[in-house]
Amino acid sequence: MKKETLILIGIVALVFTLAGCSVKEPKDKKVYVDLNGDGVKDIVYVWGEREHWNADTYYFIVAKLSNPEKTYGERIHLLKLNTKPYELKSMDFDDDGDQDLVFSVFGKNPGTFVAENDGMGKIINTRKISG
Ligand SMILES: [Ca+2]
Ligand SMILES: [Ca+2]
Repeated sequence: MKKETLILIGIVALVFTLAGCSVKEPKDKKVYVDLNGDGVKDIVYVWGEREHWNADTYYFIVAKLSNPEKTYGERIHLLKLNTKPYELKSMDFDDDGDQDLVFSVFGKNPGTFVAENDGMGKIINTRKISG
């Protein structure tokens, strides 16, 4: 991993740690970023679902990807989470030219995670970068 990438990880982890200290309530985040590489920003946001009225709520990071006609497709589920993330950002984490997603959660496995985008708007790998 490049030195610049490691420095970036440190900065992101610090920012998210500081943000985590000040944020009491989870809040909805919407990110506009080009995930599928067509030059048009896509919409990425947090979506909660439950199977029936008294079931646990599962949270997903979902996206509406842009089409060549500059319209948006149906909502697609990128990642399933057990807790609602309190932070969601985009950045090219691995420096391959594709925008990745960085999110932070509390709960059983708290921390900051990076979700690697394959360049077509599909998440191919998720890993923890900070506890
Ligand atoms: Ca796009
Ligand atoms: Ca990337």
